Amino acid sequence: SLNLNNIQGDILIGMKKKQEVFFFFSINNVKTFKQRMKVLSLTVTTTTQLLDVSKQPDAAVNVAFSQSGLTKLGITDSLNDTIYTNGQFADAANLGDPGTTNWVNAFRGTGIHGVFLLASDSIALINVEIIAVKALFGNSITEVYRLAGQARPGNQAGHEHFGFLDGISQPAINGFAPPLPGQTPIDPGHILLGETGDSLTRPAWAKDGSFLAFRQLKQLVPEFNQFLANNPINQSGLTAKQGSDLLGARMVGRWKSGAPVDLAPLFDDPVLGADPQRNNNFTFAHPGSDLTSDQSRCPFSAHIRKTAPRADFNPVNVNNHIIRAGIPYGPEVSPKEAASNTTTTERGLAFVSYQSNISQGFRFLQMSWANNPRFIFGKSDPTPGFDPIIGANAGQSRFVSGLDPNDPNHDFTLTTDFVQSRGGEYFFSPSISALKTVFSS
Ligand code: N7H
Repeated sequence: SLNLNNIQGDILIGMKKKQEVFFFFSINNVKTFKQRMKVLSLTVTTTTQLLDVSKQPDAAVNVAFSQSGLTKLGITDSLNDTIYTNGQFADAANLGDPGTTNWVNAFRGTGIHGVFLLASDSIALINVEIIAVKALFGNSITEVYRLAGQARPGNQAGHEHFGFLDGISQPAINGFAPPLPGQTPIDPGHILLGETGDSLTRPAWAKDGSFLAFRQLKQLVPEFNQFLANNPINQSGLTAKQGSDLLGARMVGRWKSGAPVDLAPLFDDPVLGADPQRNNNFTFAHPGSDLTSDQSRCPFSAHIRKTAPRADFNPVNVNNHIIRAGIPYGPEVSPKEAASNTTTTERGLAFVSYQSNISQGFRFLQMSWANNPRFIFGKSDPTPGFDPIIGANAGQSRFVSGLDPNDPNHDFTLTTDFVQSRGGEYFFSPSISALKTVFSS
């Protein structure tokens, strides 16, 4: 079984907090840094702690390092992941980003050595922790960039900025938690290095660590809403508003409540959406329906189908699984932005995914599935199109088919990317024991 005292808390279960700050830093003085990391490593929050409310600290702290951070620290062992080694800046074109001019300056290059992830139900408690971390590390680090994420207010808590409930479908880790109905069981080595299912050669100290793919993904919410309002699905029995809601649900593959369109094809079903025993219990296959041509329930291009094709893709390549641990950032849409259908203040998703292999995990889902109009392969329509949520075409327009249940071959042309990359970095989140040894002195 897994040593949950040795695995940083965010990896398997997420911070589960209303507030989370990503504090990106560079390292100036290696000797001092390692001395101070010895101290911090005693309080880095473990999985065991996050699982038990009575053991949770006021503010949880995790830490992860880029390749340039490892290099700076003199850690020369190869983690055996070329994509990590090269860093995300070098990967921008592969991810479909339209260049890097829209990237946050801090992410342009390899200047970020590491990130502290700080989470709490109160931003005040996070700020207290940041002051303590800054005092501990002193001049051995420089803050390069900070991004503050927060759950959305009221009944939107847990929903991302387009309004959809997030964090529903995650793989179930064998030996850690029994799968809920519809959850895919995977070996821990697909998330954690050195565990069963990780077949690559790794340094011994990398065991129980995980690669963290970070992306700052800006969302154009008023523009997304305007697109839905302008293109309602024309279906008898539905008002225009209901037709717009249906279009949005078919782009995602779920309704705003989380109810999957595969189980609730025409109307939202909030009771289904809120029921963990049912809201993930589907495969896209139905008796008497042809899996290669039937898009009446869920388009092949829907975001959750492109990124997790279930029965479409058998046997499922278990390597292509990630655990998602992101959080929304930025303010709510203002009345002025809503009225003008124009974003003026940045908001989006501070996307975090964990996997033991970046090229098979986050990067594969983005590059080979979401951005590939021919995926899902083997369908009657050989070009289902781009993922309408996250698919990227280097800034060019994107076509998407299957969205209209009555005319599935109709291609929609999306001239706006409703999700836009502001860049990011690839990190490695080491085990607690590695933090106490390799990263400390
Ligand atoms: Fe996605 N969204 O609001 O539309 N995502 N995602 N994602 N995503 C999911 O099942 C969203 C992004 C995956 O197992 C849901 O938890 C937005 C990236 C995967 O059925 C919703 C952004 C990547 C799943 C969203 C974004 C993925 C998933 C349904 C960016 C990988 C699970 C809730 C701003 C490259 C699929 C849920 C499954 C689910 C949204 C980003 C992947 C609502 C807005 C970059 C694997």
